[in-house]
Amino acid sequence: MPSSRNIRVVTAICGSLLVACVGDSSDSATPGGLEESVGVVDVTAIYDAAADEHRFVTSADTVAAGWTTFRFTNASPMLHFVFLDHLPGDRTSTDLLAEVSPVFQESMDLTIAGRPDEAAAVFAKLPEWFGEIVFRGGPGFTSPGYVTEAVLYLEPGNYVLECYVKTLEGVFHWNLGMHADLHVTEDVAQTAAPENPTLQITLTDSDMVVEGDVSRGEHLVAVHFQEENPGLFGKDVHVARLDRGSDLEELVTWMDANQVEGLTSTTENPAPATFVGGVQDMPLGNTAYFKLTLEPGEYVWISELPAAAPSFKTFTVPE
Ligand SMILES: [Cu+2]
Repeated sequence: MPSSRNIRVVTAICGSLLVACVGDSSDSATPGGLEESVGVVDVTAIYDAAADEHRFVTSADTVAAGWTTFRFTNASPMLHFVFLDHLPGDRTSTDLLAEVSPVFQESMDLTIAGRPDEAAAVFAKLPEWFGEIVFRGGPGFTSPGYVTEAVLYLEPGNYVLECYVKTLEGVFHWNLGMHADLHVTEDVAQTAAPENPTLQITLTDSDMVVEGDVSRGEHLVAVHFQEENPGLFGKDVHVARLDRGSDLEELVTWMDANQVEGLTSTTENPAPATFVGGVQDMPLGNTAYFKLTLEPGEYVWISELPAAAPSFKTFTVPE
């Protein structure tokens, strides 16, 4: 639950590392109970080392439909993201964790055990309603100490916020507590779509097209989801710095969630690069936005995809 201790942790991380802390961290994890929100949901990632538990602390468990800003503070020493599952009917995280999540964990356990055929076969255990889950975006990969923001249009319904980064042992973070329910009401918030994006990214079956000037400073990035034939997970966009000893080839392999080493994170090595913003995949025809602060240096726009078919574009931010 939110506490003043969490706020101090966030403030300490933002202050000590001089990272791109968006907004006022002191109000990003308001103490008190959950409440209904319009337009903004704060999510804070925390790690309870004593219990070895990862958690999302959210400012609201109910929000009006419409354009919603997810402000994600990573106050944990490991990398995280927020992935939104729109569940069919009145299902909640209880159903997801009982019927869907264990199948993915069993498959990963078999992959790690070197039994790929069995790993693939266990997906037959998924309930029929798994196919009705709609992936609805969310803040992208966020390195420790960073605050990222994604703006999404939410339809009414029940959502689960989850993180499927893994431990070195292959345990998904949702299996260690990192999930939260969000109910989106029929009331439509009178919040407008973000205006005047400085960068536009269009994701298609064959390409990732980036338009605009990657100048230093603050940007609003519009991401247009135009893949006609996405895989299980469609293309998304994450922004990583490459000029801090990162190796692009290693990063591409790490972005493959199906690999044993894929999306693993530890305190000593949170990720092969510093992730500063992005947005998770959404269905064809959607547009999402994310805020991004660019400093002079080397970066990459990169999707979370199988390493055999990666999608990325490197770029340089000039002085
Ligand atoms: Cu996580």
